[in-house]
Amino acid sequence: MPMLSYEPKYRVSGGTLVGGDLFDFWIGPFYVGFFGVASAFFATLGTALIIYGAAMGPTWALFRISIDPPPISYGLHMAPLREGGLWQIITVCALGAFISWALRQVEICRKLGMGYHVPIGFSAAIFAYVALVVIRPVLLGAWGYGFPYGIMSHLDWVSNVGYQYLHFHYNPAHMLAVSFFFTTTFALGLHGGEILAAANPGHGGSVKYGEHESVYFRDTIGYSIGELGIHRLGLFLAINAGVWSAVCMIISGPFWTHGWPYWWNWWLSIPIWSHL
Ligand code: 07D
Ligand code: U10
Repeated sequence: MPMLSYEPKYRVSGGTLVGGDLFDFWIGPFYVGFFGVASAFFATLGTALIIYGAAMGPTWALFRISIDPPPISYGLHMAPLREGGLWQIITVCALGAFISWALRQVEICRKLGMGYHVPIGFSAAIFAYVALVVIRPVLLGAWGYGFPYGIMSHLDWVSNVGYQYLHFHYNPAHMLAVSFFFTTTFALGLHGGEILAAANPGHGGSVKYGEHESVYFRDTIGYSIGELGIHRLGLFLAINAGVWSAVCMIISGPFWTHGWPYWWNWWLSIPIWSHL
């Protein structure tokens, strides 16, 4: 693949976090780096182990394949491969791949002299995953509390864990997470629509820029957050979606063992109306 004309200017050595010049080069369009190699290694091994697990049976039906965590009785110990040990190794591979990928993003940011916004955003998603397969299982005392790696099986897990707390919609952190996910899509919908409306006016139309974009929202809802602002807001909303997801699961079990509807009893006992 030919390099774009400006790319050689930015393809300079340095900025790596470990190993100096080791793997500090590009293959085609991709920056390699120590963490690129690490990421590829873990992703390949993890994927191969998932296929190996699927080959152990009992099914090749894509939607029914599942790599399950160990039974609760193994606590926080290693389990035999066929009894969840595979899940444990695959989890290590996933963590290795995700964290290496984030660090590779950091190295690329450093090379380009950019802020770390992208790896920070990605870290929120990694945090949500870590919350499910490391933090919550460790706090509850067994790897068996992690979720199974399978298409239908992980949905069953979400449903079962949700109903263990009677009505998961009452989990206040889940409420925040859901609201942030919805607001993220809303903001991206607005932003995508706005930019296309201004910058892609169709045949014969003239491209519009920031002033038009701002005026559009001032005319419509009385306020424009601005061109930089909408991106700050987007990052804020998206990071909060991931972080509150993590929080809603870390508190479910380790810090709240009843049904989530009961958590709201404090609301009923507010002095203003508690005696009414
Ligand atoms: C976890 C993903 C991280 C990804 C990483 C990277 C690859 C490679 C390869 C691209 C955080 C992965 C990369 C694999 C890719 C290539 C080639 C992101 C993560 C690191 N819920 N609920 C959530 C809603 C109910 C329950 C989160 C809505 C019920 C449980 C979110 C509703 C009950 C758990 C959410 C609803 C219930 C959740 C998920 C509606 C069931 C969780 C998003 C409308 C009866 C999970 C941390 C997420 C969670 C979770 C939304 C309903 C239970 C906020 C909208 C009432 C048990 N729910 N839910 O976490 O919080 O994103 O996990 O009803 O465990 Mg819920
Ligand atoms: C984006 C972007 C970008 C920008 C941007 C943005 C996307 C390129 C350039 C925009 C992004 C933001 C601003 C970020 C923040 C937004 C969000 C996170 C999304 C969530 C938003 C909100 C929570 C705000 C919602 C606010 C709303 C909907 C405003 C509500 C407004 C009104 C209630 C008034 C509406 C006005 C109308 C209908 C017309 C005029 C009316 C009046 C002035 C009121 C009185 C009316 C009269 C006197 C007329 C008589 C009334 C009649 C005839 C009707 C009567 C009927 C009755 C039933 C009473 O990409 O970068 O930067 O900024």
